[in-house]
Amino acid sequence: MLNAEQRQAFDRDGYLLFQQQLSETDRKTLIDRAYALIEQAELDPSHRFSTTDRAQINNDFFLGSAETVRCFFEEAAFNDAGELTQPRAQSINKIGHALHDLDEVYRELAQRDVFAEIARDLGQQKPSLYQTMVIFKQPRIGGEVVWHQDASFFYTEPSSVLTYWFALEDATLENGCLWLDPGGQTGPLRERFYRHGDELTMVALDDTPWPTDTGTAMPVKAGDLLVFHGHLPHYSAANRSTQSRMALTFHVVDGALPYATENWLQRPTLGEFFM
Ligand SMILES: O=C(O)CCC(=O)C(=O)O
Repeated sequence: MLNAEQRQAFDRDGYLLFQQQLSETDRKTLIDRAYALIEQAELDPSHRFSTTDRAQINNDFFLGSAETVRCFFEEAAFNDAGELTQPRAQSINKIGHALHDLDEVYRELAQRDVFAEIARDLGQQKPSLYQTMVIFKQPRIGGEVVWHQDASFFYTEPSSVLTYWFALEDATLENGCLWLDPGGQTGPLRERFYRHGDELTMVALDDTPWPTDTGTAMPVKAGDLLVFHGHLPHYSAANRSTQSRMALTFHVVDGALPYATENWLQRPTLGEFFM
C-alpha cells in the first residue's frame, strides 16, 4: 500500500497524511454513533478528563475504561456551582477506550484491511489495536492536550506504537488542530506513564524540551487520516471557537513484541485485537 516515497517521508518526518480515508457516510455514521453513546451513558460529574491537570481524573473510572466504553467530561464543562454550562452532548471531552471491541460501528472501521496494511508497511508484524478514542474538542470549552509522545503510554521495546488520527470534522487553527514536531520522532522518549496496581505516575526520562515554539500546525480536512510514530511529539490547543473538532484515534502496537505490564491500559479480559 505505501510506496517508497511515503516510507521515506515517514522515516524523515515521523508522520504521513492520507487524504480522504473516511467517506462522508463513514463520518456521519461514526459521529451519530458517538452522540448516541453519550445519550445512553450514565454520567457523573467526577468522570472528567484533562491532560493539564491529571488530578482531575478519577483513577478507578479511567482504569476501568480500558475494557469498556466510557464518556469523560471536559474539565471546563462545569461552573462553580457544579452545573453544566453547555448541553451534555457538548460537554464531553472523549469516549474511550474499547470502542473497537464493543461497538459494531467502530469495530467495522478498525477491521478494514487498509489500516492494518499501513501498520505492516510501517514495520509492525502483528498490528494490535489497544485503544480507540473519540475526541470531541468541544466548542468554547475543548481542553488543550499538552505536548506528549504516545510511546509514553504504549511502551514496547523496541518502540512500536503508531497513532491513527482521523479527522471526523475539519480541524483548523481556530478549533484546535493537531501540532506535530516533524523529525522529532528521532529524539528520545521524554517521559513514561507507569501503572503500579491502581497507581498511575508520569516519570521524566529525558529533559529534551518540548517543541513549544517550533511545532508545525496540521490543519486537515474532515475525512483525512494522520498516522504518526510513537516518539513524535504532538499537541493540540484549547478550542475557544464555536466549531467542534471531532477526531477518532487508534493506538496500534506490534503484537509480536511484549507489551509492558506497566502500561496503564491492560486488556486481561478482551485480549489482543489484531487488525
Ligand atoms: O486529538 C487531540 O487533540 C490529541 C490526540 C492525541 O494526542 C492522541 O490521540 O495521542
